[in-house]
Amino acid sequence: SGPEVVKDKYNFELVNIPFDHPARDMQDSFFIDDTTLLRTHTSAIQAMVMEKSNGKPIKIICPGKCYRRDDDDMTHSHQFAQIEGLVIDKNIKLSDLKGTLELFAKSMFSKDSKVRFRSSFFPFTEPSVEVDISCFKCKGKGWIEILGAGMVHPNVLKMNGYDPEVYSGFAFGVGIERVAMLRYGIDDIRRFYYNDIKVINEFNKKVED
Ligand code: 2U9
Repeated sequence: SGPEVVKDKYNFELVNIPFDHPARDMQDSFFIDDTTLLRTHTSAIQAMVMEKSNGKPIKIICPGKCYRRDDDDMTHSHQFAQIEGLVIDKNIKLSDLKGTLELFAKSMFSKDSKVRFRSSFFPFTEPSVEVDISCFKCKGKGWIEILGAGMVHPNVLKMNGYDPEVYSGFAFGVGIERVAMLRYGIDDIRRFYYNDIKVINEFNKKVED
């Protein structure tokens, strides 16, 4: 756990988000003052944990609310929830990330779930991947994009006190509402925040099933 109001240093600088990145624009994030903002991802907390860990191995899961200055629609909300994971140690490989995410997909969706990596870009990871799971509704015929992940960028390791020649790590980030929408067939992200008692009761019923 950690603060929702954070310094620019943790939200951007220490996770290798460059000065000209659009997320740094006042129009895209909720700034409190020039250097303080509502965290746009839980990466800010992971950076705080890295900084405090004095170069020692880390394994954390970091869930929490995040804020972006988006217009709300069916798939976007100005406040949403993320879970990020971070592992740093000697000999951490892309295959460790894949095995971890395969276990997640099998536990969350179906024991037959498969995981597919597509190459992508995030400032904080290199290489970066977008992760699809095999479609659990259409018997393996399609793929659904579910999360982003990658190997922690050497700059991020270095800036937070880890020697990238000795340590490596993987990280992933997933939108909690997106997972819940897929798993429970919820059509609109805004339903999580309307507090409509009919929807809440319907959701309770599904959890009990
Ligand atoms: C540190 C180092 C690496 C976290 C990561 C993603 C990829 C990602 C999105 C998923 C859906 C955000 O909620 S979302 O829109 N996230 O794709 N996040 S790797 O990487 C980190 C974080 C912190 C110190």
